[in-house]
Amino acid sequence: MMHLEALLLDLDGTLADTEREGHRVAFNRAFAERGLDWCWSVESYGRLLAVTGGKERIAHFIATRQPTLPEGVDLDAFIAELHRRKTHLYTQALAQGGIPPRPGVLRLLREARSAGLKLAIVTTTTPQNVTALIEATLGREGLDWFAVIAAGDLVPAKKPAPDIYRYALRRLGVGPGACVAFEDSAAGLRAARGAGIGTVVIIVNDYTRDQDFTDAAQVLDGLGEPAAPCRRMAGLLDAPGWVDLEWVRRLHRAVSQGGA
Ligand code: XBP
Ligand code: MG
Repeated sequence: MMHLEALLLDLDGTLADTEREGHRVAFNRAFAERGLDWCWSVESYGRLLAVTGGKERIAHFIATRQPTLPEGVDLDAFIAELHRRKTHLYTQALAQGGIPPRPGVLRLLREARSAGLKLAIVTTTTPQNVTALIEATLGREGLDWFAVIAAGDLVPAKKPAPDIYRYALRRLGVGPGACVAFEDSAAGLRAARGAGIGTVVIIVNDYTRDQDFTDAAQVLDGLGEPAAPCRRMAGLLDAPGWVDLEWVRRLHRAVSQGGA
């Protein structure tokens, strides 16, 4: 039986609900500052999320919507500059305490840390965004909680490619069977499963709840807290009420024994 050694956590949508009022707003502010009349609504941003990575998302928007661009512009440099500005605006908003962690996340991280499990962040977002979110939620020392922070352009192909998970596993020195990954999206699920991680817990949010999570070990509407239990949407185990380390170990055991 494989021993549980590490928890791997996605950032956007999993650790905190950053997309709708965080990334989306920062993109729009960067567009407006640059004099562009592009505005990503809550709804249209949901569709754009199918493209992971902010630079890739802007490039996709330009390719599919063909908005007017400044005369004679170098497209790659233009996108890179817009994205740099977006990152600045986004991290500034996080530092001002804009976005709280999702319920139960800090509780579970603390418990896992006390039990000696390794922790890693595995995300497509820009590294500065990871630092800003962790500092805003866990404080500066929170960065030391994570043995590995795997983020952004460290690998050439972003989720749903498995590369960022493979990178994190290599750096952790842990096999995929000794981990549990937490994700919020189908792209994240594919990436983790592609890297061989059998135990993936999905905690859905408003942007992802209708995606296909057939391949997940468990799908919940959150990690839950004693005062606000989470709801089971699919998976091997019954509703946990709230996800604690004992429940995570039980799920990992069930998957290792051939449950998924
Ligand atoms: C979420 C993403 C990210 C952010 C934007 O990925 O797709 O691209 O929306 O971040 P994950 P950047 O859930 O894996 O963290 O603009 O910094 O790319
Ligand atoms: Mg995510």
